[in-house]
Amino acid sequence: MSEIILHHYPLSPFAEKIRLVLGFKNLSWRSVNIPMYMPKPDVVALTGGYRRTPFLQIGADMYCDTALICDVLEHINPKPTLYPEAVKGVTRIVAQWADSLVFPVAMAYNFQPAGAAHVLKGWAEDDVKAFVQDRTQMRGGAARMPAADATGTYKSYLRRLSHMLEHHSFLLGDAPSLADFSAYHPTWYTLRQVPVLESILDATPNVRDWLLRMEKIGHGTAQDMTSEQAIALAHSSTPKDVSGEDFVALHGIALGTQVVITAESFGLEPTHGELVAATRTRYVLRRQDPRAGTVQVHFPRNGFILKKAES
Ligand SMILES: N[C@@H](CCC(=O)N[C@@H](CS)C(=O)NCC(=O)O)C(=O)O
Repeated sequence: MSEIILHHYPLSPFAEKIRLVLGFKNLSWRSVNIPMYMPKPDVVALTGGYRRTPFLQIGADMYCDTALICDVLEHINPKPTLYPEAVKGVTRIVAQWADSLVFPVAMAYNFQPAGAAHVLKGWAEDDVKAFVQDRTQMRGGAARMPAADATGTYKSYLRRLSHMLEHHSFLLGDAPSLADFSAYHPTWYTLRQVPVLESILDATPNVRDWLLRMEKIGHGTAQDMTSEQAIALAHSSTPKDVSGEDFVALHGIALGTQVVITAESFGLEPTHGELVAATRTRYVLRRQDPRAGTVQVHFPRNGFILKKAES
């Protein structure tokens, strides 16, 4: 199999979720550092439009969204599992809660003025402006939740995590599952990236202890790669054969049709391409790029909108 390449940046919480899963599964991987905000020409050469962080590359195949990336890594290395049989449903449900509800509240808390000042210390004024504008545009112009409201909600979410940790070392048992990785990344940000605000963890010491246990999992073995090398590798690779995948048609769109896929929220940059697979859980688009050649971009169904491209 071709190498596992993670396109990410150190400060990205969702990337930290995947870095830790790579460590959990004891994998070796290549690390491509990408910009924190647009423009991201080398990202878009590979994904065709999708700009969120992280995405995973294997040869000429790009995998978007951490829920899908976790499934791909589980397939590559099934043990230890992210989805223990007895809690298979609940681990995905808790993970979705953490990714979609704990994450924005934690980031609203983390980016209150004292946290933002800590994270952005040393940045040039223009970079701060560009970053803030980029994230405001990604939220569709909506303001972040006010700090006081975020603090109250975050505390209540931390209490829920704490209750889950009263009887075992990880959220759903004696070993980590997907739920732990999804709850880890926003709380890791508080502990490690905005230590000036980490006292919010004082009321739930077992959450702090769990964070330290999770952190010990580490990131596996990573070796740097440049984005130019990643693009060249895509160009010289053949995309995975997905012609045998079960076709689940829910949109009345045939395989071979030119389509566009957009995230439901937060970062609506569209990806255009030919629909070459639509399984129960994911879509695959094939597209041509002047620099990356023929590539396939994989998306989960959950959280994404599929439409026929307008001709
Ligand atoms: N549902 C997505 C969320 C990813 C996400 O929101 N990532 C943040 C960074 S942690 C992002 O894309 N920020 C904008 C950027 O990096 O350009 C996933 O699970 O991958």
